[in-house]
Amino acid sequence: MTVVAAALVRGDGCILLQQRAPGRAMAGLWEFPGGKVEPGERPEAALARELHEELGIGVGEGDLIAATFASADNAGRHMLLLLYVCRKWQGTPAALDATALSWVLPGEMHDLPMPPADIPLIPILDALLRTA
Ligand code: 9L3
Ligand code: MG
Repeated sequence: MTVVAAALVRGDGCILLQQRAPGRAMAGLWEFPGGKVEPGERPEAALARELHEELGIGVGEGDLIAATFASADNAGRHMLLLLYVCRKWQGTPAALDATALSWVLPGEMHDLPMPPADIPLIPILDALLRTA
């Protein structure tokens, strides 16, 4: 399973995390917003679709400036998570799918419970934002 997710980076360096809703996989955990890539779908298109569905915002493919990956065992399934850094978007993120949204610095993410695949992305993202 391939999953795309976004690090939406605000001007002050804070990044948006969303809390997964109850009654679903990994309920209550704080994640980079995103979701599954559908068969035949390009990852960048999946990311734009997911961010529109979950947050009501628009991102263009030109806004997707970096990608990293992590793998995790998700209830027996192997998951590849592609993280895209987005610094520009249209609209204001709203919790259309999640329980809550929170803007946090990379150094604050360890205080929040996150899905196993998201955790290794934190130091990578932190290093990227420090040098960018
Ligand atoms: N997942 C983990 N970290 C993320 C995202 C967006 C998703 N940042 C995991 C949770 C689910 C699976 O990937 O097990 C599919 O995600 P979704 O389609 O339920 O959002
Ligand atoms: Mg999702």
